[in-house]
Amino acid sequence: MALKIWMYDKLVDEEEARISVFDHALLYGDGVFEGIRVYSGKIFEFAAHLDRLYDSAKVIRLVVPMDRDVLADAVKKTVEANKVTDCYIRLIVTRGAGDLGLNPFICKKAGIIIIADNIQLYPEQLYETGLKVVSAATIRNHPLSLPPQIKSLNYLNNILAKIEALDKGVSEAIMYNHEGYVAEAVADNVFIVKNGVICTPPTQAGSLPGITRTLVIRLAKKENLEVVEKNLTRFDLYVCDEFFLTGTAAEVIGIIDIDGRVIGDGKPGPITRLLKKKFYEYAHS
Ligand code: PXG
Repeated sequence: MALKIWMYDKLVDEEEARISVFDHALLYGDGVFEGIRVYSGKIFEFAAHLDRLYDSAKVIRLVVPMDRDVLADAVKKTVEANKVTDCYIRLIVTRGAGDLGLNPFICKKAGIIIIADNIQLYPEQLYETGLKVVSAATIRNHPLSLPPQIKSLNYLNNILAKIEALDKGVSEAIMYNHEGYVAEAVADNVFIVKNGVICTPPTQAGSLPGITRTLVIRLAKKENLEVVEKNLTRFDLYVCDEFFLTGTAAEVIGIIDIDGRVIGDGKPGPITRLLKKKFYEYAHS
């Protein structure tokens, strides 16, 4: 069945979902987005995603051309129109059509695009066996360049790191910041466990403030597990007991090898498995 896509102010058939070649989203990656899950018909952590979208837009001086309530309603209508109860929503705000110059302020009207579709997940088996990762040579964007807290339409920084991973035969890369501390994976946040303590880099180290990250920290604390936000080095990753990533697409997934160093006993560890279970229960509750 053809998808119904929200374009600007209404739902249209997939074939009619078109944007201008002069939209600065296409010409310059100028815009912001969110990737949101729907579990059992419920839009997951919706308020947090909307907060982050409006924050990202504010920082790049992009006026979202819809009030929050109206936008939330458009997202719900798109999910309903596609008759999906478990899916992935891509909510995009483009700068809009301008000319071939950089000036964003001549773009007449920002565009809203909402897609509700299935998401390609890691095969279920990988959640049992865990993933291998490599350290990327490409560092995460410097905060004085494009702050990594913005979920912008320009993912080239992360794509370069992803290419490094694929070239080395793995699907994920760990990115470091300009000071050599761990920032994040290409589309996920990083956690390790050492001596029973869960550690994750502060978002100031150069990561997106992941909504799954926030939730996993909350779920871990509820289990009386200690969670510490602190700078992590490559050494810390090499010698940790457990290692996992969190994100909307991946949820919670264990890492079993980084740069040829095996983590723990080479299988996702007990805290990783517990948090994955708690996340699943919360998402489907
Ligand atoms: N860091 C980056 C750079 C991301 O893009 C995360 C961390 C995790 O944040 P959330 O809020 O999702 O826990 C992301 C999120 C995809 C896809 O299609 C990627 C993301 C989200 C949804 C889908 O690969 N990235």
